Amino acid sequence: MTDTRDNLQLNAGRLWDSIMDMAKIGPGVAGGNNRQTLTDADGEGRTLFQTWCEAAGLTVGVDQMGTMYARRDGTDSSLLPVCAGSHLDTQPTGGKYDGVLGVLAALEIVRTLNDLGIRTRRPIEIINWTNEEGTRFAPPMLASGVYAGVHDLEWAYDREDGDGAKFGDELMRVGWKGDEAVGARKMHAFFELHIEQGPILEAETTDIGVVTHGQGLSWTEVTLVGKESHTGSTPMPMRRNAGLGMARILEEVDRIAWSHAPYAVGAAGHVEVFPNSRNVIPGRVVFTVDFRSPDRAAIEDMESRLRSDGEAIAQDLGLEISFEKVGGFDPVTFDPDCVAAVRVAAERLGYSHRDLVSGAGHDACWVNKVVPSAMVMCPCVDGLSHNEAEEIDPAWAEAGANVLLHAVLDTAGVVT
Ligand code: HGY
Ligand code: MN
Ligand code: MN
Repeated sequence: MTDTRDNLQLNAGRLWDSIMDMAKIGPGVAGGNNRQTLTDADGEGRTLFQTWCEAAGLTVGVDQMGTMYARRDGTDSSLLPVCAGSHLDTQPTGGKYDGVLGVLAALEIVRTLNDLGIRTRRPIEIINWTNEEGTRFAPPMLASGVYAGVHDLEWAYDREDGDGAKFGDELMRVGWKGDEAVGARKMHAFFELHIEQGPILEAETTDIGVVTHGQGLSWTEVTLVGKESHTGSTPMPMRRNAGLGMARILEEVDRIAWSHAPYAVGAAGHVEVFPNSRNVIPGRVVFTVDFRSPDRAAIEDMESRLRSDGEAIAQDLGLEISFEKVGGFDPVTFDPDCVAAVRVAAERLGYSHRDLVSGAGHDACWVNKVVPSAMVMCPCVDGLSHNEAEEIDPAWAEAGANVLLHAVLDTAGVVT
């Protein structure tokens, strides 16, 4: 950690240690994490984060979606805060850095300012957004979506997980339902540091991604209904095989995404087969098609072709089909001034950098609707994420966190 303003750097070793300590909570089975939102493990991770924040002299508030706001006062508390953060919840086969890096790098900023006795004009707030992943309760970025006014609070509370548990009930059960109204905390700007979750920065040996845009996302849940019957004794012409319908539709999803190459992507990560018995032809399948593209027209075309091709396949196989849009947001253009703050920080610190479109969705994508926002990205090994083998070089975390530090300080104003 050095302190010659232009080359101010944070304590990267302490940041790395905190990431490793957080990774001990909700361990996966292969070295990563399974700390899904509103599970006991998530609750444990939140408590550890709150302990660290309070030890750093921050006051922690929680809103009605469970989002945590840890505040460091500025010299002028009449000014809106500069905020930085991300999420602590993970995928079932999550890595140690997705979301966590952004939250704990923001905490390291505060720890470093405390060490150096640096005051800022604006307050600084660190944010842990609830349910960024959307894996247990769809859609993703749920709490930041309520904050941005995209989702209604009661609608969010009614989201159900695969076992029928409701988001609002789980939030109460795990003890993290706060009393602050969602959206009551106004912000001057929001910055999010995140691993790229893609291959570009590592392949180009570039330290920093200056995220100018985020691609749009569309989640459509498809339900196909056929007829359970014996896999052995049911003649082929008599079958109404919902599993076959899903297979043909997923082939189409791949073809549709490729037809919008090179930027569009498409797949299904969530699949439920009923009754999922080895000798029963599936009578019902439910699966979620995830389409993404930086181009809104491409997303709309992919959604429309999913429906028309799906209808034709269902008819051909004697199946019923229904579609439900369960998540989505338009492509995002981040705030130019916040993006410039990130770029200036990278240049000041001498890090290589390039503009980047985020392939994954992030809380900043929703927050940007109501607060000027931008993102900083660092490479990850093989671009791999949502896999327990997710890995980054500590030097990448350090560079990303230092850029976040300078972007936040330039925006908050350093007083001493
Ligand atoms: O789905 C996403 O892009 C994010 O990782 N939740
Ligand atoms: Mn994430
Ligand atoms: Mn993720």
